[in-house]
Amino acid sequence: MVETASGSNGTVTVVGLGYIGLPTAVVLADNGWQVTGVDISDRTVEMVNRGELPFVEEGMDVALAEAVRSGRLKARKDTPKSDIFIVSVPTPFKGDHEADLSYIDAAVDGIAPQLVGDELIVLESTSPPGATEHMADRVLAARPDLSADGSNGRPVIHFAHAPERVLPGRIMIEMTANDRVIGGLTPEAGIKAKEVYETFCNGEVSVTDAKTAEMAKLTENAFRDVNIAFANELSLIADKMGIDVWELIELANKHPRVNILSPGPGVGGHCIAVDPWFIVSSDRENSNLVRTAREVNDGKPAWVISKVEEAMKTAGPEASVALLGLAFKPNIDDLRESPAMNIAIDLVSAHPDRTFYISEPFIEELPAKLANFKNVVFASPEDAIKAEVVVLLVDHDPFIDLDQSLFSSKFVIDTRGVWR
Ligand code: SAJ
Repeated sequence: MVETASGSNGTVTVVGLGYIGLPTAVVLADNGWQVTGVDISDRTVEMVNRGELPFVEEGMDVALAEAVRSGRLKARKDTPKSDIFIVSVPTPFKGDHEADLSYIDAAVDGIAPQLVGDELIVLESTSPPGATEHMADRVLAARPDLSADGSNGRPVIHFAHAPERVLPGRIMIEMTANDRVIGGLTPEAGIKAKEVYETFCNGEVSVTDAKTAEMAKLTENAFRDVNIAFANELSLIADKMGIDVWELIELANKHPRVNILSPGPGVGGHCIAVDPWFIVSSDRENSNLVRTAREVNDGKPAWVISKVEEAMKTAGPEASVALLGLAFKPNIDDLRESPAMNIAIDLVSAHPDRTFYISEPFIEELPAKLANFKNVVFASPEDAIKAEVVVLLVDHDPFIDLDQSLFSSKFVIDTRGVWR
């Protein structure tokens, strides 16, 4: 990138200031870009402009405050003119597990009127194959005076896909350290996007075409989902055989080429439980393994519920139950798409006469979905384990650190294998 007179790399607008867009904006600002963050939420825009983080992420509060204080990052609701646009908006499901591209469309509708030619538009949102092309088609339909390849002498807009790979909880480290895959709709777009990402990414930046980059992202998450499904399936089989699945996996993993992941109460989050379906919906005929893995992982919460119900029956009608953890994975506060959360709601609503002590050290108060039940008490880990049935749903550190002798004589269901 060529330094401009102001000492900046140039201007970047990041559309969507969520778990990925906001850290991307902060890291760009920290690496010499003049960044505008665009979001539809008044709360997000106001918080960001005050230098306040709208969600919990290790190490990001200080970096955000500095980016705003230095004047390199500003947030607003409408899209300005910019050299580069990065679209980082949700791609949820619609219909039969197909991707809803309407947030991308809305982002693009804000960008199109601002274009003058030679801008780069990068799609970061996890998307089904063909989404970058869809984005380009929508821009060019709104702006027929422009083109993606300079045809008929029209000014060029460069389109690329740059899927994110960061792990929630480690975003500020992985944002700069991870290797990246960039897919250009044209070879020139790929090279331009690589130049931008190399200003802040210390990992290797590989360039390919847009569709391969889209599939690479989905493939990474489907790989993890399939491997977790194997562990979850083993946990059911081992339970039926009276074998400790954790010991089983530990022993099998001593083989030099075996590395089985950990069973749990199901797979949560907005990535691994979602993205493999985009592969399935792109080719239903050939994606049997990917679909089955999704079904195995989605079936795990019901199995955990049946185990808790068995224990409650044995413990008696008066026995209270401790549910430890609601987040979708350890040591974070994110409850979205969390199997633990769904297990808690199902149990609490199916057993209104039984008391449930729910402990989640990473949140201040229970979400309304649970707080509204009369049979629910929000409790510290130490108070919760006074219940007769103790169910560990999330392997948060404060649960791992509990003195096991306090509850070892109770009915214990440890879905993460931490109390062995
Ligand atoms: N889980 C298990 N057993 C395991 C590992 C995970 O049950 O052995 C569960 C977790 O408890 C959680 C879910 O899987 O419910 C997903 O957690 P995760 O830590 O595996 O992944 P995410 O969803 O936080 O982030 C993933 C990452 N992708 C891969 O590791 C391939 C991350 O790098 C991506 O950037 C992110 O998805 C994304 O945004 O797509």
